Amino acid sequence: MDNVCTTKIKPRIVGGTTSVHGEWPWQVTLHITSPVQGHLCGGSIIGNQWILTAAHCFSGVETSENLRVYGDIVNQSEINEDTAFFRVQEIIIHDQYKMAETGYDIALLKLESAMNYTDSQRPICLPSKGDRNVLYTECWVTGWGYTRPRGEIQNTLQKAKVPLVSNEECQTRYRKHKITNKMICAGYKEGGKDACKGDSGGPLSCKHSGVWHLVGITSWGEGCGQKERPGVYTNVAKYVDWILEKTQTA
Ligand code: 4AZ
Repeated sequence: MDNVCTTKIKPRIVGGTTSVHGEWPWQVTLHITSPVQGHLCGGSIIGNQWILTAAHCFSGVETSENLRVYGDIVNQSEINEDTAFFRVQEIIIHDQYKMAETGYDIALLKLESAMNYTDSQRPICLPSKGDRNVLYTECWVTGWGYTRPRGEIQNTLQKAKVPLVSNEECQTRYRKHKITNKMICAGYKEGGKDACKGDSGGPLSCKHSGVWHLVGITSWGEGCGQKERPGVYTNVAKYVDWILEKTQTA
C-alpha cells in the first residue's frame, strides 16, 4: 500500500481513534437485552461489585434483570452468547436526579457477583478529596458511541483527548442552562473531539502523577464536537461522599 504514513485515520467517538485491549481497563459496556441485546451506555469499574455510570441511561429500563455488564471488551463483536457478563443486583440512581441537563446524572450499579481484577479489567481511582485543587491536564473520553450526531454504535472502543474547560467558560457556552459546580466540561473551542450518543455513563479519565482518576461521567452537550459547545460531564469529585455512602451501606 502506498502512502501508508499519510493514510487518514477515520475519526471516532467524535474525532477520536481506536483503543487497544487493556488501554482503559475500567471501561465497561452496559448492555440491555430487551427487546434485542445491544450496547446501552458506558460505565466505569470503581469496586469489585460496583460500576459508576449516568442516571439518564436508565430512563427506558424496566428492570435490572434486562441489564448485562461486560468488562475486558474492546470490540463489541467479541460479545456473543458465550461471553461472560455480570448481572446487576441493584440500580442506585441519585435521588435528586431529574434529567441530564439539570445535573445529578450519576448512578451506581451493584453487581450480583464480584469481579476478579486483571490487567485488562480493574478499577479506576476516584478523585481523592485532597485533590480538589489539582489541575488535570491529560484527560481522555472513551466509548462506543456515535462518531457523528446521527451515527451508530461503534464496534471498537474509541478514545479522544479533551481539555477541561472552566465552569465559567462552560457557562458562557450554555447560556440557557445552569452549569453547576457539580458539572465539569471538556472540549476544544473549535470543537472536533467529543463524546456523543452511546458514550454516556462512560468515563472522563484524567492522569495525574501517573495515576488515572475518574474525573467525569459523560452526561450531555449540545450536539457532538461542535465549536464552542463543550461536552458536559458529572463532576465525580463532588459525589465522592455520595459514592462512599451508597457503596458502604447498600
Ligand atoms: C448523548 O446523547 C450525548 N457531546 C452524550 C454526550 C454528548 C452529547 C450527547 C456530548 O448521550
